[in-house]
Amino acid sequence: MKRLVCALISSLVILCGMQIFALSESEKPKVVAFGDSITAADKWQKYIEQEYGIDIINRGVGGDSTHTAMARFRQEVIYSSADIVFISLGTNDAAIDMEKHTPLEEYKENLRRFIDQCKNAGVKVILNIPTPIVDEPYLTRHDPEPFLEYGGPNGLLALYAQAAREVAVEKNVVYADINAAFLATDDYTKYFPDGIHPNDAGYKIYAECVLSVYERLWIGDINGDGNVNQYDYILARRAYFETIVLDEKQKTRADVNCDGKNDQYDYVLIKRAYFGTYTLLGN
Ligand SMILES: [Ca+2]
Ligand SMILES: [Ca+2]
Repeated sequence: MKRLVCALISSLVILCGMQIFALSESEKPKVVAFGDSITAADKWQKYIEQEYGIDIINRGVGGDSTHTAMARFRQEVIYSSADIVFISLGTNDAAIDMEKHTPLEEYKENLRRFIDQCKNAGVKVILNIPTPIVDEPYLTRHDPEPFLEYGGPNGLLALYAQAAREVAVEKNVVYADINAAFLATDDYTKYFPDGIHPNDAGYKIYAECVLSVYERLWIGDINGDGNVNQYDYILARRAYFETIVLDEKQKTRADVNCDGKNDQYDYVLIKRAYFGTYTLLGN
């Protein structure tokens, strides 16, 4: 009997705890999109704003590379009291025939500098992996010769995309692999009529890819109370044992190792995170 009472009390405590810490609609975060002309076109942005009910401040400047955008980053992101930034640069860095070209190692170093500044200022980062290039229309405006050794402009762009992925992993930040999302379609070339800027259908793919990782900015914090603690552990564990059902956003937050599954590895990692033996994505 005593055991039964204890079990009932502990269940009640857990239930009350979850009620108190239910996912709340917090204030809208300030989101800045920092990038080049691909960012500047607001079609992707409208899609995200409509789907997600967030407002995005667009800081896309045509022709910018990580090098040329460095001067404005502090002002437009760090000093703008942004909560979240999407960093989307690389296409112009890879323009090896032009002055704005940034060598690969410098590109990586610039991305690290952006991310380090964000981490120091408490700004959450989604690093957008640069979209692919369609060689034929691109080469109507560029000298093909310097791209030859890379198998064409998209061959070189692929190295920049890979470099961005590596920096994201190294710095433990969320990344949206927009490049891979396009390459996974049956024919990515139809989404880039001028070789680099997505058309409407392309921007939908772009936006969907960013949205698919957006909740990872709060990974582990399943109940959305701003902390990763035992309540999140309980939710993740109960979801695994199917005594509660998480919504899609909560499922993304609960998938701590980002493998597309909500299972025992995730709730163990949540526990480790609040005991300080595991570093969550974004930290
Ligand atoms: Ca929490
Ligand atoms: Ca998982």
